[in-house]
Amino acid sequence: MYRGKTISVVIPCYNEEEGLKGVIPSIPESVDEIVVVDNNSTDTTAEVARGLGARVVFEGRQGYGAAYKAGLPTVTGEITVTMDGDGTYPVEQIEECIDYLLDNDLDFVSACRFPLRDPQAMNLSNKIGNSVLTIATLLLFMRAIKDSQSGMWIYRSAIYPRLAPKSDGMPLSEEIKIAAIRDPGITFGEYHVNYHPRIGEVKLQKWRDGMLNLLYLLKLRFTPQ
Ligand SMILES: Nc1nc2c(ncn2[C@@H]2O[C@H](COP(=O)(O)OP(=O)(O)O)[C@@H](O)[C@H]2O)c(=O)[nH]1
Ligand SMILES: [Mg+2]
Repeated sequence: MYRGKTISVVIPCYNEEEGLKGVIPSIPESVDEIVVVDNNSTDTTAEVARGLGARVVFEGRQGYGAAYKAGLPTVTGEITVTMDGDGTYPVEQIEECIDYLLDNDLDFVSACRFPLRDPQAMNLSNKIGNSVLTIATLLLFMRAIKDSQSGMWIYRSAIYPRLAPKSDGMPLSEEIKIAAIRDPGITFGEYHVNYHPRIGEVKLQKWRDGMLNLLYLLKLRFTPQ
């Protein structure tokens, strides 16, 4: 419980046994529930997660989006916080992000990684890919969102049914933010956070996923709502 609200953290994981050993123990005491979505891992992700006190949801359909769609609707907390299982997002700033949500009376906060506080935390091609996708989001949706691909969101769990994301893959990240931005009943903000170098092996197939994300933005822009 933090500032009178119950808090759930959701972490989608495909083979993140090493990352989880860093992430879960650093989660603040105020978090009521940790949900790890085991997305067909072939390592000990599920055992490590359970051993560290998380509730594990299994999702057999592969993909970042499929994993989130399995985990997000199961939360019991009034506020949902998301992050990767690889130690990149700032567990140490979870409470600060919730403060930003509550103090500004927002419904959805996306944690913004740019400008990077640690330039080593992201390689050059990912920096370029992120910039291209963020500029595309600006041009297509006329919204100056600084980090369209951030995987750390802090939102009031009650709005989840209105966000209703559909993507099974990486585009779910931009989809959920665009849904929040476009909904006149949802207030959206970005909050600048730290971003750290990854623990464990990269899961992103950067050229393929980058192109799929760009195509998805185009499709979303030109599909009637
Ligand atoms: N790429 C990918 N990540 C997945 C999948 N299922 C779950 N994940 C998790 O989603 C998070 C994001 O993936 P990651 O490789 O860190 O992508 P990046 O942060 O965009 O470089 C990690 O915690 C992954 O373990 C999947 O099928 N593909
Ligand atoms: Mg990551």
